[in-house]
Formats: sequence, structure tokens, C-alpha cells
Amino acid sequence: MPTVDASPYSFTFDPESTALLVIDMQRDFVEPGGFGETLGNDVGKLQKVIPPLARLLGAARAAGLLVVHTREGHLPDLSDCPPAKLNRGAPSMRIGDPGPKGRILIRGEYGHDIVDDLKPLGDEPVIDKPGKGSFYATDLGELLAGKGVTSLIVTGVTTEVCVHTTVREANDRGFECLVVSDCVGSYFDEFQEAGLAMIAAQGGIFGWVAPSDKLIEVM
Ligand code: C5J
Repeated sequence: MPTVDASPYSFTFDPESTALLVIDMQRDFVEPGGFGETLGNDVGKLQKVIPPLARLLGAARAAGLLVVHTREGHLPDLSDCPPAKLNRGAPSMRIGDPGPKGRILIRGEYGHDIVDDLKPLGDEPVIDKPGKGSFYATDLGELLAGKGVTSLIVTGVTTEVCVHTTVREANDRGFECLVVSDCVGSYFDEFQEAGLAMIAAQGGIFGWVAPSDKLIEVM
């Protein structure tokens, strides 16, 4: 079975029971004029995730791994967006407002969709989620159980928000998680560093961390 040189120790996985999870690589987070930018973030910081993630995606597809994509967003009538999320802070545009890429973080809008370089293939599941975690209010758990998946290779944005929330949810559900350090991204350098350190600390309290070249090497 493939074994990756990872932190805090090597990560072994069975490709038959492992999925690559690509979290929220949406225009709304990584391109100007979307949700990320309305919150005052420099979206350029997330764009550097795209080339290594595109390479990893190609390797995972070639190795026959299940690939699952997620998208954060809401129904057009916002019935799945709690007021606590909608009204938080002072963004330049709120969820549902019209923006240059369509209504901010609304399902079906151009900005809500996944960037061209990481476009899902027709048979790859895309999980629409209203929250930060990929398991909350979705059928991801059932999907993975149905396919016998017990290990997750986790990528996407942002490291300390949707990636962390998902990895924590996954841990409590019994999954082994490898987070790919150059295939996750944050608007904040210090959160990227701390977010990754928190996964592997305490003997791998939430899982493992490794760069994509180490993973691709063994795929
Ligand atoms: C955020 C996410 N940061 N996908 N969402 O609001 O991490």
C-alpha cells in the first residue's frame, strides 16, 4: 500500500478506500469580485493553490481514486442561510447581493462554481454545503460510507475555516485524514502555518500533513 512521508509520521493508505476531497475551490473564494474579496481578503493568496492541486487531481484521477468536490453556498431564497451567517460583520457585499460574478455565494451563480482549472469530471460527486464543514447538512457521510471510504486526502480552501472544520468533522466520524500542505490555502500566512501545525500536533491529533510531491511520488 502507498506510504507517504508525512508529519508527524508516515501515512499509509489503500487507494480503494481513499478519496481525494477538494474543498470549495470556487470563484467566490479565489477570484476577485466574490465572497472572499467582500470580506476584505487578498484572493491572490489562494490562487497559488491551483497549480499543485491541478497536478494532484490529475494524479488522483490516474490512480483511480474517488474524487469528491464541495462548494459552499446557499439557495437563492437564502432559506438555508442562518441570520447569524448572513448578518455577521461588515462585508462590502453580503451573501445574496448581486456582484460581478453573480449573486454572492448563491448556488447556480457563476461565482459559486468551481474554477476552470479544477473542474469536476462528469462522474465526480459535487457536494453543495451551506456551512463550513463538508459533513454538516450534506450527504457526504452517506456517500463515503456507501463507497467504503475510510481515508481522506484533503485539499482546498480555506485552511483554517472549511478545511479545518471538515477535518475535525471527519475525525469525529472515524476517517483518517491527510492534509496536503501546498494544496490548501489561507488568506492569512499565519493561519496557514498554524492551521497545518494544529493537524499534525500531539501525535497527529487531527491527522497527517504532507506536501503534494511526496504524495504524488507514491501514487
Ligand atoms: C470561508 C471556506 N472561509 N471555504 N469558507 O468562509 O473556507
